[in-house]
Amino acid sequence: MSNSKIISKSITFITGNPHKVKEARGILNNLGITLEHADIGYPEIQGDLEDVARYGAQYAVRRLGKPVIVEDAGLFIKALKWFPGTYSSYVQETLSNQGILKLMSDVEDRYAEFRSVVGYCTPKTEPEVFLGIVKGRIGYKEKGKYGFAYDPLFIPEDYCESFGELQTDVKNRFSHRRKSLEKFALWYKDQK
Ligand code: ITT
Repeated sequence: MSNSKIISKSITFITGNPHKVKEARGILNNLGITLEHADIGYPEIQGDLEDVARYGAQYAVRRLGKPVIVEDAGLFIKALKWFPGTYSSYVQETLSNQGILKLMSDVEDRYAEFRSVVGYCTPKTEPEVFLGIVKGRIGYKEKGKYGFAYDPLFIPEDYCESFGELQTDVKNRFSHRRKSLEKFALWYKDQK
C-alpha cells in the first residue's frame, strides 16, 4: 500500500476537552493530518503519562474499531516534587490555580514544565507513544484570557507572557502538545 494511502486515513482524537481538539487540529492540519473527534472517554489507569496514553489508545481502538489518538498531559512543578503531574486533572478541579499559587507563595524556584504524551493505536497495531515537553515557570498570579486550565499560571521559557496571554496559534508553535503531536505526525508520515 502506498504511503499516501496510509496518511490519508482519518484519525479520531478521543478526548473530553474541546480546547485540546482546537489546539490539536491547528497543529495537525498544518502538518497535513485531519482529525475527527469523539468524546467516548477511557479509563485513566494509575501510572505515568505514557501508561495512561498507551492504555487509553488501546481501549478506545477496541471500542471504535478505527485508528485513534489520545493525549495525556500534566503540569510538573519542580519545587513541589513534580506535583501535580499525573494528578493535574484532579488538582485543577479541586485546588485550582489559586491553590497552586498558595502552595508556591514562599517558593523561589518557580521552574515547571508541561508534558504531553500522545498515544496512537489502530485495530491492527500495538500502541505507540510520543512525548513533548515545554519548559517554563509558574508566575506569581494568573494572567491572560486565552487557553484553559493551567495556562494563566505557566510562563514558557524565554517569554514574559503566560500561555494564557498567548493566542492559540502562538502557543501551538512550541507547546508540549505541539511537540508530542509533531513527533507523532513525523513518525506517522514515515509509516509504510
Ligand atoms: P482528556 O479527556 O483528554 O483526558 P483532560 O482535560 O482531562 O482531557 P488531561 O488529563 O490530559 O486532560 O489534563 C490534565 C489536566 O491538565 C487537566 O486539568 C487539563 O485541563 C490540564 N491541561 C492539559 N493540557 C493543558 C494545557 O495545554 N494548558 C493548560 N492546562 C492543561
